Amino acid sequence: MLLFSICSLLPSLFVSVAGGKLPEPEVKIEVLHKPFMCYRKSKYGDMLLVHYDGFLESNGTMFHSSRKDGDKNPVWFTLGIREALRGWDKGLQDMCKGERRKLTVPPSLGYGKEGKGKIPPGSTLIFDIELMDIQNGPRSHESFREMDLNDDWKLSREEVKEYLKKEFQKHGYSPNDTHHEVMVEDIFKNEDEDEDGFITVREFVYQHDEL
Ligand SMILES: [Ca+2]
Ligand SMILES: [Ca+2]
Repeated sequence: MLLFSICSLLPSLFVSVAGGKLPEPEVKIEVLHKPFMCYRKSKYGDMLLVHYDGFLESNGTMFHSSRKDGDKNPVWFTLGIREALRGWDKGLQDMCKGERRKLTVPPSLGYGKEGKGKIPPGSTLIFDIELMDIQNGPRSHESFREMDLNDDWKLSREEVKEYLKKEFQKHGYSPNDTHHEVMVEDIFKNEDEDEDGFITVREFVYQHDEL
């Protein structure tokens, strides 16, 4: 448990100490367009709406374009929780609405040694990504601050229970104490990684995936 909490505090250090000599691969970020006005920048836990074109670096083949393929709609994903590729989680931070970036994603932050579908094993990927919108994610710092009634930057069982009560009422359900307590226990079992009886902002926002 101690080892585990150290490793979650210092993921990159831990990897370099335990995993070998290679430095953590990075995403190359080029800004193609930056809007004149920037009211808000993307951060972990935000939901991002993006349009993107994906290419293989090796031969320039486009393997996917949200503008041309499927329903041609931009896609929503939550930044920083590995809902998308790790390369996106790393490469789409601090981005303005309306900004366009070119990301060069090494295989280890993309589809790895295995590849996937049209993407051959060990491919470096190039993405041209336009950020269309940013919304607070369910796991945003804002949601956390709202739940943290006494502002001590951690969530107690009581605070989580209060929040559940409010959410249930908001959606027209009558509060049910027993039910809420069961849910709270369930939430703590999943979220309170170091089992200290509180959910910290890190445990809340980053869930169980390390970048
Ligand atoms: Ca608190
Ligand atoms: Ca905890």
